[in-house]
Amino acid sequence: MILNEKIAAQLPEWRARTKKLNKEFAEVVIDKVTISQALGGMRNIKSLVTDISYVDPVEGIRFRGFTIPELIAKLPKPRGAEMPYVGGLYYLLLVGEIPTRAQAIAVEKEWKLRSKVPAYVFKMLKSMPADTHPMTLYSMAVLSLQTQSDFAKTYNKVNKDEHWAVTLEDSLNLTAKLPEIAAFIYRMKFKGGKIIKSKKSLDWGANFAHMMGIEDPSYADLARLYFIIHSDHESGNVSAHATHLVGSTLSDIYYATSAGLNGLAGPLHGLANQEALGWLIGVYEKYNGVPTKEQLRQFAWDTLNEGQVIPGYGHAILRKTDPRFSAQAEYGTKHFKESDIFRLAMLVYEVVPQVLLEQGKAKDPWPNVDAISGSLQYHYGIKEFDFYTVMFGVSRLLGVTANAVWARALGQPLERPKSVTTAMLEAEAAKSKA
Ligand code: AMX
Repeated sequence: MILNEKIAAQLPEWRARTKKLNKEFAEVVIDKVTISQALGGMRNIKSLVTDISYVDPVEGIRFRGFTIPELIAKLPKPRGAEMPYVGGLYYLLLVGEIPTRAQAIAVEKEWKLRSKVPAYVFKMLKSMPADTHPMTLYSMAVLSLQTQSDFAKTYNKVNKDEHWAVTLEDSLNLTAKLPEIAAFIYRMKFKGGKIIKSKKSLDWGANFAHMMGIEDPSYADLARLYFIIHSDHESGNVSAHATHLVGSTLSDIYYATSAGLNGLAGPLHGLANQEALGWLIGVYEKYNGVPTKEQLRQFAWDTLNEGQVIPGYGHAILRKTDPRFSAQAEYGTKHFKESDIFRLAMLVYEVVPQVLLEQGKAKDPWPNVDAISGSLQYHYGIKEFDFYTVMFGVSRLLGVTANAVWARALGQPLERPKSVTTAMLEAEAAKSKA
């Protein structure tokens, strides 16, 4: 398989670089840890290594060195499509090079070969209570596939140096099935159980759009864009880090990604896109349509004065408008700038950063990816915003599985940071005063 060959060819050099750093420069200091970081969620402590993506606080995300506009321009696209093959993005994340058209299609073909979801997964999903959150269903579906893990069956039989190749197998087997699982959850929960069968002739992104049952053919392009831009955001975000942490115990990709998805389900992480659309709809309903700027300003202040956050705004690392917000804003402006909810999301962008600046608490008053993604889905008729985090989770598993393959390839060890007691912090504080 092309991915194996490409990764295997690079391994000696990557392993040598890592070994050299570990051996010759082990004691070089790259960061210090302050009391506020220890108490404050380990924010920004440099203690993870990944080459798959990097988030610059000002510039935003680069995937393997490429910005989002560069990716859209350079990755191969299906004929007649505006957005690239998601398989091409997966190739880039795994291999580190922009694929040719044939290479992107090769990944899409691998996915097609591995896409059959075992019937028991659907049976299990159907047996769950009707009010189960789609993210719970999605994470359970991923975990239920664990019985298929090649890694779990072979990790103690194959050489440790080969663990990455089995993890790649598992990753391809898992990611191949995600569009069908997600669309099944959507149709089961929100469309009376009328399931639309997968169409093998379609690429991964377009097949998802088809199985969702969205009439407008241009939705396939938005699906591809969505899956590309949400895929990775370096290693420290909760879904990526939870996946990595669990995987570091030599848990297989199913256990590890299910853990990551459970983290993504939190309101301060992936669930924010559902919350952000809920907030927009709240504004829309209160003012019976798109409000004036002054009304919007008041609504934003009311939210803050109630002690709530404005969902979709702020970021732990970024300090400017998230380029994933900009890519979606550009898509919406090009295709449906008159759509009410989209217009409202853009108006919020004009008003809310100023409000947050005036309040003076948020370190980043600018929109993150979640401030807009729901409004685009809403435009296409996906109005069940409980489902949005599942789509985020489909995409995110591309990034975290690519990271898992490389973590195994470079022998990244069990994670085990050290904790201290409050008394120890107080002792350090007293020492610093003396
Ligand atoms: N609205 C109101 N207050 C906000 C805010 C927002 N959008 N963003 C940050 N603040 C507040 C924080 O709650 C915190 O208040 P506190 O001191 O009273 O606890 C203060 O500003 C400082 O926070 P920060 O250092 O700027 O942010 P953080 O790194 O702690 O948290 C984030 C980052 C994203 C959780 C936060 O900005 C937030 O809650 N935003 C809204 C939810 C959201 O959009 N989440 C999506 C994140 C992206 C993703 O994972 N999909």
